[in-house]
Amino acid sequence: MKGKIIKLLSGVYTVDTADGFYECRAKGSFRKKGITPVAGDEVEILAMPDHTGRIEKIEQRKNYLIRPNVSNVDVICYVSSYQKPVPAPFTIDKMLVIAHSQGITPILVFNKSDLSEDDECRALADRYRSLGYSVFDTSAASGAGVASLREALAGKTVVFAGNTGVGKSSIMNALYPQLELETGEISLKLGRGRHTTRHIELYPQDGGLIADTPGFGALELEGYDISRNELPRYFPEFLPFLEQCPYLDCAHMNERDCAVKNAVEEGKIHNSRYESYRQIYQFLKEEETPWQKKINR
Ligand SMILES: Nc1nc2c(ncn2[C@@H]2O[C@H](COP(=O)(O)OP(=O)(O)O)[C@@H](O)[C@H]2O)c(=O)[nH]1
Ligand SMILES: [Mg+2]
Ligand SMILES: [Zn+2]
Repeated sequence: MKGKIIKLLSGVYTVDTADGFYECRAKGSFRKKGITPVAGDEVEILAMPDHTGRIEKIEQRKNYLIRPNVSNVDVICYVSSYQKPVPAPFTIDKMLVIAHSQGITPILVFNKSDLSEDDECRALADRYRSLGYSVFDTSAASGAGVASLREALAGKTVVFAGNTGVGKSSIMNALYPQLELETGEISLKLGRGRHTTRHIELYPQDGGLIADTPGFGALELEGYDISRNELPRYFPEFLPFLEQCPYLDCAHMNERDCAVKNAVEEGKIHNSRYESYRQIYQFLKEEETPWQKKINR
């Protein structure tokens, strides 16, 4: 029987099938092969009459996120806030690189729009808009922007990410009141116990799914195996300049006459975006194994 894993709790997978939910364990040989089923996986199960079962096969994944551990994601909804805390451009850029590398559509949310007329944050939001990303200004407090965000997420499998305190849970509650997520300090205290349990659940929303993942904040680059050669293509504003570099394998780091660096000098590429590129490039270089380093120059 075919189905989709919508929940993982203490090693038990809940699989949604045409015949209702099945509480499943993973086939023993998965572990030997180092395969772990994750929420979002399309699977084949051996179904028992009492609605337990065993996961026999995992279909090819469209994409995969490490933390939270979810597959087949359509949208990462990355929440920042105008104030308390102010946005962190580098964490946004890291997330965008992960989203590009996995073929996931990023949506940027700037929450707590009620708190501030902060020009700096507004400029940041506009910068990402001008790069072609979907950007929403919201207030979970006043409800501003919530309806249009809901429309953008309808029918999609969505993962929320963003630093603690930006209002992820508040926004998710405003979007989908049936979730009844804890917010504020209470969630901070209780949250700690919950992340260690590797609990993840996909809830139905407007014809799609939404991941409730209490424990995670910003997305980290570790483990995605992003190659340094691909990285420039994950910065859309670099694209017009890549062909103009005099070296075919230009890293856009320390090369002379680099078209990307010239574009930064001329203000055609924002300095903060280029700085993010450099940091991520450096990170990927350090993460590579020696044999990868040889291949990648
Ligand atoms: N003023 C204002 N406060 C908000 C808004 N959204 C969330 N908050 C507050 O910010 C704090 C953190 O919210 P929470 O949803 O728990 O953030 P999370 O850690 O990202 O899930 C709570 O005290 C919320 O009441 C908003 O739009 N405006
Ligand atoms: Mg929360
Ligand atoms: Zn270059």
